[in-house]
Amino acid sequence: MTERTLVLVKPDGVERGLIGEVISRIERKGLKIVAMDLRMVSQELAAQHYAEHDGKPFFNSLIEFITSGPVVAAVVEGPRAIAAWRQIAGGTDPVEKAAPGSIRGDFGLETQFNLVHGSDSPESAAREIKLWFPNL
Ligand code: RTP
Ligand code: MG
Repeated sequence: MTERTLVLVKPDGVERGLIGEVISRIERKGLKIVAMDLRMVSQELAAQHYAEHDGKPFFNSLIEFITSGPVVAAVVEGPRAIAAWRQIAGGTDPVEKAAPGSIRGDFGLETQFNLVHGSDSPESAAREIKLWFPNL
């Protein structure tokens, strides 16, 4: 079944010059990019995007981090796109969870600075795509 998911290249990924690497991996997998832009993230958007983590010990530093520099936001489409992109991204902790060969496994060291984001369910994807690309 064709799905859509929200992909972010977080500020650390942009800063490290990994936009091309991420796009290349999306395209090589056979997924399609249907919207994409580079932008700064407002406090409001950051808090809404990460609302599920509000109140957790890492919430404030997460918001500070995601608003610290430009991100690339994209909507990616394809069969099982949500799970497919999370496989390409790798687990949340780049060392303990992300497999070698995934983006986080290949390029990440710390959980907070894990380079990319992907929606974790169809409900999250619908909510996040509406938040980031209201006109899509
Ligand atoms: P994301 O939402 O960014 O795609 O990452 P995820 O699903 O793999 O992980 P999630 O549990 O949703 O956490 C969101 C982001 O918060 C930061 N985090 N820090 N210090 C910590 O223990 C901790 N836990 C999570 C990471 O940047 C994570 O991607
Ligand atoms: Mg998440």
